[in-house]
Amino acid sequence: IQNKRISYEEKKEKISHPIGKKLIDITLKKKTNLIVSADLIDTKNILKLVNLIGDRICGLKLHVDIINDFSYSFINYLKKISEEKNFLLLEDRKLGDVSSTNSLQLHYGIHKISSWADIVTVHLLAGSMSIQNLNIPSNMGLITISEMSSYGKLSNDNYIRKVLNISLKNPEVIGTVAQRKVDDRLLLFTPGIHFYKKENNVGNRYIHPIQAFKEKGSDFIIVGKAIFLSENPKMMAEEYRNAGWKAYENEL
Ligand code: 6AU
Repeated sequence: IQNKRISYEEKKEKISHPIGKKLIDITLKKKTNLIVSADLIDTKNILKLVNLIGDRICGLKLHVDIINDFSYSFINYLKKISEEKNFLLLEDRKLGDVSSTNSLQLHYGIHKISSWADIVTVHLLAGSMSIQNLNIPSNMGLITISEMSSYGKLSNDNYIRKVLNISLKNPEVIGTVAQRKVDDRLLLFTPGIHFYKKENNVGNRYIHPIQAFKEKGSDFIIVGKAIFLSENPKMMAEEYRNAGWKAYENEL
């Protein structure tokens, strides 16, 4: 019987970027492909969540621009926990401007993203040159947004194909967000994950981790509200971790 997907070990061989390799190493070591999206507006609640779920995740995704009391002591503390518990920090900034502006947004302002984030998300509406000359550290990677999870997304097949091509050609891109299988040289991140919800009332759509791995060929699931809004985030994180890992193993 032919394998339905390549393993994380095989994928690691095809990924050249150090942070892509590191993410896979963490996944293999902790047996988790779960990235939790901590879309919370207070540092206290983010840190509380991280202390509950840190052992179960390979990555923590943030939207730092929604945090009311953002500070460097928060970032330093988070960085320390991420090293102790072994997970990466993803800033879901979704840059989408021309290169010089993207660069300013990465390096300056209150958040100085490039000084702490392991991975940053980018839209490619402005074309391939928009992610050239960003001067990011060599151990920081980019995730492109090829296709969003939302109802009524504007991307068509042609746009998605172009984003995937640019992603493959740019050595700083470790992977992409899409709702379909992509080239084995890209890591595939799948947001819009929920055990039973199909959609929310503001246009996001959800699939089960099994669908993410079986139908979309996912490598990593990104789970937000299903975990951080639950009464027991620790238990829910463990359930999503288990579901994601089993779904991966079933596809081998
Ligand atoms: O599970 P949720 O719906 O509570 O959170 C999903 C998270 C949010 C979104 O900003 C983000 O995933 N997201 C993204 C990402 C990761 O870039 C892309 C997308 O297509 N859909 C989506 O929801 O923080």
